[in-house]
Amino acid sequence: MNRREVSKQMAYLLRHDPSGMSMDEEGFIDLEDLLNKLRERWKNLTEPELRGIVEEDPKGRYEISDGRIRALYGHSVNVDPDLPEVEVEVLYHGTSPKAAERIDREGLRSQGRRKVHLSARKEDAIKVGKRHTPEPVLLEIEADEASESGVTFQRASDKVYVSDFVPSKFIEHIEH
Ligand code: HQG
Repeated sequence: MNRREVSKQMAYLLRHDPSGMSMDEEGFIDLEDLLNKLRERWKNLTEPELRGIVEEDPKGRYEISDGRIRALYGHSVNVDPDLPEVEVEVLYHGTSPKAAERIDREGLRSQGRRKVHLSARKEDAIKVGKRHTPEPVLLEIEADEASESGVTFQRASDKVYVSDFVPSKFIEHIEH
């Protein structure tokens, strides 16, 4: 059992395609249902192994509560995890030069996912950007100023924050 492969499949099912499993409006499905689904591919996967993957996830991608499990961010399916709104000073976003150009004009808008994803740390944002391009652009979000004008930020994990939309006036290019 390759934990990264299992986690990738979990992320896919919980964010994009619960494929027949029943998901509530906060994105939870029964742990048992997910386990059975994953056992179609990893037939010996145990519940403790699944819980270990969740607990040790480096980005805090998942949450288990009351025998149910969900992804905390990254969804394209129509759910609202109802995450806590937080006030933070700055956040970061790494992206391609081409997307950065559009972001400068129209702000950070969600594309395939329901939310815009931001990082608490520069290094993480750069890594996110590198998924899209070899030489990412690093953007700094003036979250405190944005909050004053009504933009909200939600905390998904200690590393990942989400928002619905961030206007470009609160976004700056920074060196890295
Ligand atoms: C860009 C991973 C044009 C945005 C990561 C990004 C993250 C615009 C792309 C999480 C735009 C969307 C999400 C605009 C934003 N015009 N492009 N106005 N506004 N974009 O993959 O943030 O490892 O949906 O810059 O670590 O790259 O899977 O979002 O490049 O936390 O857990 O549209 O996914 O987490 O791309 O990544 P994505 P993302 P996991």
